[in-house]
Amino acid sequence: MSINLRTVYAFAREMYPKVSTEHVQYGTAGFRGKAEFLDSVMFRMGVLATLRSRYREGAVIGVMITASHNPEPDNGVKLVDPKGEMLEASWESIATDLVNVSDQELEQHVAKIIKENNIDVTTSSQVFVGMDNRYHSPRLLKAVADGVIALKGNVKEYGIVTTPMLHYFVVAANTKEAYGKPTEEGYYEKLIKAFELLRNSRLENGNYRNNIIFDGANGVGARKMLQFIKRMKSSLNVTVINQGIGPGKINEDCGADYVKVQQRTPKSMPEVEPFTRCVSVDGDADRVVYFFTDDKGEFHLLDGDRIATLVAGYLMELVTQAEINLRLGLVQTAYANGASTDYIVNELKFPVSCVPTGVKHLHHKALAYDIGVYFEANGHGTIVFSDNAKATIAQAAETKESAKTLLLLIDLINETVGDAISDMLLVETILNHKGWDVQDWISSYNDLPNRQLKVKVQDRNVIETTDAERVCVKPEGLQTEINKVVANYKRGRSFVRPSGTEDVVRVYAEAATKEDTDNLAYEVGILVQKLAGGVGPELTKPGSAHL
Ligand code: 16G
Ligand code: MG
Repeated sequence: MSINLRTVYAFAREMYPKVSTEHVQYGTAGFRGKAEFLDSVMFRMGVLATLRSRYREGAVIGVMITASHNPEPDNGVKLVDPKGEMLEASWESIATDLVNVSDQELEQHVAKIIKENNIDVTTSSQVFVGMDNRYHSPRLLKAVADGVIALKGNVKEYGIVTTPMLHYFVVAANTKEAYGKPTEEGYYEKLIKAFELLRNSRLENGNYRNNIIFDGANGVGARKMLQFIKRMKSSLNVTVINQGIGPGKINEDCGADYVKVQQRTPKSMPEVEPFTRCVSVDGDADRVVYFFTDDKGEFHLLDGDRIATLVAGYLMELVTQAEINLRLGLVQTAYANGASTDYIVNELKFPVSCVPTGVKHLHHKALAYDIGVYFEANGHGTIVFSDNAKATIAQAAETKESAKTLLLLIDLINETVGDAISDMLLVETILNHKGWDVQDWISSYNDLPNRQLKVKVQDRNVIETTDAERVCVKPEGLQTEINKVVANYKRGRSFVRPSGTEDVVRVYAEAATKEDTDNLAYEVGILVQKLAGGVGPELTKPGSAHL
């Protein structure tokens, strides 16, 4: 097979011309922005995915079109590597350069990538593409597919799928189906079979009730949940809200990000009994948080930290009962609530590590354990099992019930990336086995009040951090000032970091009381405005009339 790089240029010029010269960067979750500027980015990512597949000797590479929890007018794209991981870091800059060259430079630039990476363009390549249900996603999917075709690659379009489903398809295909069948049906089958075996027809147990409200954020997760319901033998009664069929927009006043950041129920929440278990997922269903309202009407959140502690504690129990020797570990980020970390270290006696924000950092670190549990507070996370763990568990399952349970859990968990639906089924399984309702779950420890702020600055990259983003090294002096402020608050902790997905600096604060937390976040926010080139109006003081 011979390819003609002229075709790439011709496609780009005629169909996907670059309409903006603004520099864009492959960030923590790929490229993201307003959909109308993304056609040329998508086309070029199709080209890059094909090259990457050839570079990886024909392994399947995934391309997911989604802007996750962003508002509906945004879209985005990210590449999935052969083992289901995020694109290797050294290729992120290749992606950035490729997207920023002009149409005229494109042909030469592609030739340069081929040469520098010794890519044999005569070999075959496979790219899987999926998209969320934004109205502009089909247009952008075609652009990706054309990018693959321009380089004579093979493209398989999965249509509307969740991000974790696409990761699953990539891994299933690359493991020659050892991980599962690379089809939508194969995915449902694998998860539902494991879930139903784990329920073992005991649908309710102790305080655990078999009903849940599922907020689909008007995104793809809602659609897929409806497919799950059709296929599940009423093993769980799920009521789906924000299904995306009404006037509601993706992530607008609903979904995991809204519920977590605003710390309130989705706006369209129906009247439900106090203490009803509810879950929210984000627009592409790779994050999940739980919540409920108590009998006084007060909102309670059970976020990624809660899920992590529940899962870690349960896995530890099973491993102990199975009398097997495996290295367990939990990976968090600086956003993890201090109370959760204390609980894990002091009560569960589970090893914990902290890494910078972004799935690739957590996933990578989790692979260092036999059973690595990772979760971001925002609800993104999963569990990875080493080959050694799988073999040890399989052997123990011959005699031990708890090891059999572990084997089924491995099938239920989407190890390739955080999967809101799989994670939810996992939490439901654990709560059912323990006989817990949300009150039992939330009472394992008390979260410290926490608050996040966004601060606009001239250039967010003036902020540099170290120690898993917990210490700010630039601009000079900022950390010293933060330390002074934090010292005034009981159980105070605060850090600042440039966002990887928005043009802002993020401030996180936690302290013993809500009032203290608000004040601490405000004081640190002001420090960022003063010392890191703040723009826009000064932050509003907590408790003032404008709040
Ligand atoms: C992206 C990351 C997520 C992280 C978030 C932080 C992936 C797939 N997603 O959504 O893990 O929590 O960015 O956003 O890595 P921020 O940098 O704007 O705070
Ligand atoms: Mg997401």
